[in-house]
Amino acid sequence: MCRRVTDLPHSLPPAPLASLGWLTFFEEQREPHEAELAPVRIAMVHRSRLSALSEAGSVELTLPVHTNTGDFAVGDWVLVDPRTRMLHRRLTRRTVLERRVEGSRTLQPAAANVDTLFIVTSCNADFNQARLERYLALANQGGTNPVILLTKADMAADADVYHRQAAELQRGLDVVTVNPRLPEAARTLASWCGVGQTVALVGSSGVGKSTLVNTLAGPGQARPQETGGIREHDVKGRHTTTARSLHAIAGGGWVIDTPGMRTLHVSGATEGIATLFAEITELAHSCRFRDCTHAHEPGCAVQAAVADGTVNPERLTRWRKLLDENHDNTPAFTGPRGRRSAGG
Ligand SMILES: Nc1nc2c(ncn2[C@@H]2O[C@H](COP(=O)(O)OP(=O)(O)OP(=O)(O)O)[C@@H](O)[C@H]2O)c(=O)[nH]1
Ligand SMILES: [Mg+2]
Ligand SMILES: [Zn+2]
Repeated sequence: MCRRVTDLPHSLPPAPLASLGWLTFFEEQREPHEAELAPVRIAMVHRSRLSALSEAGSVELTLPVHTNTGDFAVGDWVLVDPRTRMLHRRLTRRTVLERRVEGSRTLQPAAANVDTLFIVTSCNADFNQARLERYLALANQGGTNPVILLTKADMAADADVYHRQAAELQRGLDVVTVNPRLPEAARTLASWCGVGQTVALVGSSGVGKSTLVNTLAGPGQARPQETGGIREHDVKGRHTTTARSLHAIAGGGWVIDTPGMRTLHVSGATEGIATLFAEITELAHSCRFRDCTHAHEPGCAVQAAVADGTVNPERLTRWRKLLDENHDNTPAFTGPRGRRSAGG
């Protein structure tokens, strides 16, 4: 027996498919024989269960034997039998945030079909350009639009410094200072949070992600996310949130909360890195040698730009480091002609 909508712990209100983020992109994937199946959106991934949102509200899915819930991400669209709630199949993702998990060579989907990735960092010792670049590379690679959110500006001596350093990280990048504890944060972020839009929050523990989820959800939220303090001596968070979950934004779209990440490994993100470091990758086309490493070759346009001050040498160093890591982490596949090539 499947549970009734009202029995569920994370009960969410009924909503038309479009306001849940359903698009023609997904509709077009339905085969004629799947017309009777209902699209639902994954709201929480548990070890052996999947909770979802349907037009009628929250539902707990019935899973076929041997279903690996790790193959699903919060935000995924799946087709289910509307009577039995039996999971039929997952639809192809429009965007996906994937990261490599420590000790594994495979990528794990963290969130799917996200329009905007809010990369949250505090204006304190948490702020780290190299780590933010990792998040940006993953956002670019997965097709989501990244926005940097700076929190705890109220506790910083000079928050403008952080804003400037964040804005340098990628051409055209939006950087917004917000205090997740204040209701005006919802107004500041409204343009990304409209009806049918999905945003996800990522960043270290203790930067204010769940606090922001609660502010975006507003006072009508059935069950607020737990939030926690940070350790005074090193400003590190306490890993309060332990699972990813989807929440309704008051009068608008959807927000995915995620647990704070300790480390972020980049793999399979070659294009995302190229977008992130566009000022370097674009110059590379002007180097004399096609396989220029921009280290010591004559006629290197990148080195020339470093010399005349248009490219920041620290960016060049970090670009190289990220590319190397990406290359080392990306599993090599045997190509069609038996050659080994880097896969993505
Ligand atoms: N003063 C101030 N405090 C903030 C701000 N943003 C968040 N906080 C506080 O920071 C603490 C941590 O916030 P959480 O929302 O639990 O952080 P989180 O990012 O969800 O952390 P994890 O769940 O551990 O990943 C809470 O006590 C918040 O009230 C801010 O802009 N200013
Ligand atoms: Mg949290
Ligand atoms: Zn070069």
